[in-house]
Amino acid sequence: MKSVTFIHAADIHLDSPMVGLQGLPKNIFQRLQESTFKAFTRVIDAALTNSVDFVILAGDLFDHEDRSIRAQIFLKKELERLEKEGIPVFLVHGNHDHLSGNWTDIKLPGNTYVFGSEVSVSKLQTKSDATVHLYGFSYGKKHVYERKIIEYQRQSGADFHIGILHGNMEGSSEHGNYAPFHLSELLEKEFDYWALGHIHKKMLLNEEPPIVYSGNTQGRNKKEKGAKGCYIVTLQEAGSQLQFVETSDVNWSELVINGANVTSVDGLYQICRAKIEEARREGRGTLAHIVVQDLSIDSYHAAMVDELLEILQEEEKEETEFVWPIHIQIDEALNFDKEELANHSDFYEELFTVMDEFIEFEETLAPLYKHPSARKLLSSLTQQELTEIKKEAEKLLIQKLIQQG
Ligand SMILES: [Mn+2]
Repeated sequence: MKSVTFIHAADIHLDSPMVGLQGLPKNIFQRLQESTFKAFTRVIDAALTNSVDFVILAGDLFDHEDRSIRAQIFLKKELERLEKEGIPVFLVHGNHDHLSGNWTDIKLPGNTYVFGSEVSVSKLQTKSDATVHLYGFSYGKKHVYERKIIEYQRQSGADFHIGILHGNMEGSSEHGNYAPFHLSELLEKEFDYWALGHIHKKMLLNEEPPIVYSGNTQGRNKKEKGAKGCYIVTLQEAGSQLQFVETSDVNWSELVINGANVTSVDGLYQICRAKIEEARREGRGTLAHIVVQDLSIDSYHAAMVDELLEILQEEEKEETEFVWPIHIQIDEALNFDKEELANHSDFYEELFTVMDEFIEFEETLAPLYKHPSARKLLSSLTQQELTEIKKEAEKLLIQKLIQQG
């Protein structure tokens, strides 16, 4: 049976300047500045260890259209490691590293195929004698609003067809609506895999054939939370297999602490420390936003929290596997009287009525329960669970409303 194995990575953003984070201690900031490079080295390591047939880079290799010389030379050297092992690379440039940028051109090695600004096909015969057609295009300019998907045409004569597309699934994100497409348009092409780039959060849009945003390889701000990486993909006539490889060197995370039983400052310190230890990861750094919910200390003031933050930071300064708390957010326990709120405001009265009458759980949760994998694992919710969800939702809503004033 014919089979191919390859790496799908995207949005590497080499030499990302990590704006707004200069306030971090020098060693941590430097680690962050190096992280996009380190992450890419891990992508190449994964390609070599797994002896993949080829590597796909789905756009935004460079963070900036001037493509820093350092980033270019680095890329070239890393791709040469693949060249030595006879592993070809197929890459497209995205909106960040479009072809009209003004950069000093540094030639990439001979194993690397760069798609031009029109959709074209590149043909490959692997060592195990499978034939692959790869389709893609690079951004000729920064803003590509055309529906480039229309230009992808399957050309027969290959065992596997793979689309490479740096673009936005319409309605899926706040990112620029570049080279937009609908999922149905990708499915219509009858390809075996879609290697997508542009959205930095990893997403499996379709299982078979796999249509995948691999996400970026290293987070660059607090919005890009969690482990970042690439996929090792195996396609066989019988189906596909995807394995996520974490490449990020520093991860953003949110550490949520239940403060309901915390009655002293010392208690708050202890619970933060414990959470930090829990978050520590071998060989990685972490930048953490700590959120303390329902804190029950009667009187605390902001200065105290600032001081606590400083102490926790001090303890992480020299760690290589640091968990650096950036911020501590305190969500106080909220005591509200439903009846009183409803009596004083028509809005709240209406809101509580709507909530009490809400029973459309099944409809709301349908996408989850119809999901092929989730459905196997989820049992249906009990009446008690439904009541608890409703109570939680109500609390959350009122909390937000009161905070907004
Ligand atoms: Mn990007």
